[in-house]
Amino acid sequence: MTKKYNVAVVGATGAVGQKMIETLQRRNFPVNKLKLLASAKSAGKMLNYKDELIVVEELTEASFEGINIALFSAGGSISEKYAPYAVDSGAVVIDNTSHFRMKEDVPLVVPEVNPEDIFTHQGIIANPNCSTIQMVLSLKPIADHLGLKKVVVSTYQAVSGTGKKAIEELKEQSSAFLNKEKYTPKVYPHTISFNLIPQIDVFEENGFTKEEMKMINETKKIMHDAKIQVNATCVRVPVFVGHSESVYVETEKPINVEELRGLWEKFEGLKLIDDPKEQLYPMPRNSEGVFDTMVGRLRKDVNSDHAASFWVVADNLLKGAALNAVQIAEKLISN
Ligand code: 25A
Ligand code: L14
Repeated sequence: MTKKYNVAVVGATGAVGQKMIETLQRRNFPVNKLKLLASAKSAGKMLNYKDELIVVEELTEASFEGINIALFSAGGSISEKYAPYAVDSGAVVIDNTSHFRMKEDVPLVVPEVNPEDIFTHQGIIANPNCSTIQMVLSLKPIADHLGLKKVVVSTYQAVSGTGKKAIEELKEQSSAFLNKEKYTPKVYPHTISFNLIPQIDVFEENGFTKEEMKMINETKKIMHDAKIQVNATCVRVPVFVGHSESVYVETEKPINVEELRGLWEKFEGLKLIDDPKEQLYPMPRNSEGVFDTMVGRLRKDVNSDHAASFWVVADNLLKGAALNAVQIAEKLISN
């Protein structure tokens, strides 16, 4: 008999919350009772889990009685306020927001990269930023075998990362544009349809955006290497699902591309799609619903044996959020 757990999903009606429910089901997580929590606005709504319909309840301080594992994805301020109640009730919180990620006593985990950190938790485990997760998967074998000195990344991020409202905005704006109607942006500072916005999250003092600084700081924390030099440019693109990244790395040892392809092929959670002759490479349209992070377009720098460029794509709602959180829960209960 496998032990079963009472699981709560906070933000269950959101873009990520829905994927958390779906992922628990797809991976057959040993759920005893599933509690779905959201704002008062969504209370009473029915959501599907396996063959059941579950009523969404309003999130309150008392929501976590009897809960073993609480998956949070309702924004940083909700996590800040309610995660402590969940911990006090004896639950382990796996938090998808940026709120706790850089706190020293909170492990920040990608299970294929730093699973051991899970077991140092004090009640809260943080799920990294979506763009960081897929990038560190591709970087881990490089760091282990070639020594990773420097990373320069540009992202092409889907609107679903911002949630349901942004998915609606891209749909409505696209049809408004084609119908020559006026549409005032509500979610993003500028029009996203048929456009690119080189800003994700707010700007910081140093000219980088908060999203870019998350990639820089979280990468160092997850990989336990404060010396890796990371530089990021994060761009929003008119894609619904799937973040893409152009990554340039500098290594200690010379790079052999065939050897690196082999390392990626063996690495859990990565799928190599790299066949220029057949015009095969990862694309966001092929990432939706897929658990693996896809890598391709690997080529050595024309100027250096110690540098290479490549391309990484993943479903931002799955490996970038819901799947990674459920995988953390799986590791947690395996012990
Ligand atoms: O602080 P951060 O870390 O920067 O995170 C900010 C936001 O980013 C998303 C997530 O949005 C989060 O709110 N997010 C965070 N991490 C992410 C990651 N790694 C990430 N996205 C991708 N990758 P979200 O849309 O996915 O989820 C929002 C959920 O939060 C619930 N919520 C909000 N306030 C709450 C709360 N829950 C409890 N208490 C509160 N006070 C929110 O639930 C949602 O589940 P809701 O009930 O308030 O609203 C969802 C309802 O609204 C409907 N709806 C939304 N948009 C539309 C709509 N209906 C029609 N048209 C629309 N355009 C939904 O159907 C639902 O009923
Ligand atoms: O820090 O708008 O987890 O795409 C994830 C997605 C913040 C914003 C996070 C987006 C975020 C974000």
